[in-house]
Amino acid sequence: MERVRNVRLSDDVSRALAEDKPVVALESTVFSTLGLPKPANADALERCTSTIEENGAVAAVTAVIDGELRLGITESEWGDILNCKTKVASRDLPFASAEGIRVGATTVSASLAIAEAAGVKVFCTGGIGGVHHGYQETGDLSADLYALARHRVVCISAGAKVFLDLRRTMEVLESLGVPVLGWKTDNFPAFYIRNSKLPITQVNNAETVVKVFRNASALGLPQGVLVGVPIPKEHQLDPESTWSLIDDTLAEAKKFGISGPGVTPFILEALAKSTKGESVPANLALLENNARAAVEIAKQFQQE
Ligand code: PSU
Ligand code: MN
Repeated sequence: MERVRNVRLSDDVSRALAEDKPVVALESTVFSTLGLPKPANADALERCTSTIEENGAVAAVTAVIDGELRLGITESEWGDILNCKTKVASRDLPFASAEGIRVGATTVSASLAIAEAAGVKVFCTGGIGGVHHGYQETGDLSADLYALARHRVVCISAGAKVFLDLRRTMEVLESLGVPVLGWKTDNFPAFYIRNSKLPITQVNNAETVVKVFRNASALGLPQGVLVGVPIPKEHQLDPESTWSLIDDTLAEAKKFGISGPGVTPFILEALAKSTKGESVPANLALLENNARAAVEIAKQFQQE
């Protein structure tokens, strides 16, 4: 068993890195019940890992298990992730291992830290965290944004969580100096919706993504690159009714005094209910689609 900077690598991941084969890191919060309801969460984990593997890369799920920071888990550990109720962001990693917590589901920020520590350059998720509505009062801004600014990893996502303040999220990424690229699109994708109308720089192939990443590193810039991949057309939710549903649910969350980490599960559940479950297959489809783009980018790193 190999360990790099306190991260335990699975045999698969360790071998792939030694042989310079493509590896795609995945977070685990999205596969826990904090991210998706059962049994869709198991489906999502299965579809993401098999898409990555069928396309010729190694899938490396990040997690904390028995107090160890992990990159790559075995199928026998899937249940731990699927049932996990403990969300671990980057700041929680040192405590999670100091305390030896049984299982922690890692967020984007924790996963970027783990991936970079092990030398994995490509990470894939559904949606990143960002600036919440009402930030002025709550100060709720995801650690994911700072992590993108601190870790040299390409992060592939379908945008940010759709109920965030996407305009402010884009502003913060700009302030932090994180390049945001659109995968065959010129605007930031909005998770269930393809078009947020917020302009970003379009790229049409993996080669450009890798060039941008390498150019930033060559300058000594410390950040990663965020790539936004729109949900496939046939899985997109109706934009108009989804936006208005989000407005209503946000108002409800406020009324119930739900804030902080409780907001995501509350809204995802409300969305699943109001779309009669339609949001869940859409979520799975975008995850799989992101995984496909991530493999292309991971393979491109091997080309040069
Ligand atoms: N987007 C989703 N579902 C999720 C998340 C994002 O559609 O479960 C998770 C990711 O793990 C992300 C985290 O890193 O939420 C951000 O949480 P917060 O807003 O508390 O920083
Ligand atoms: Mn938060």
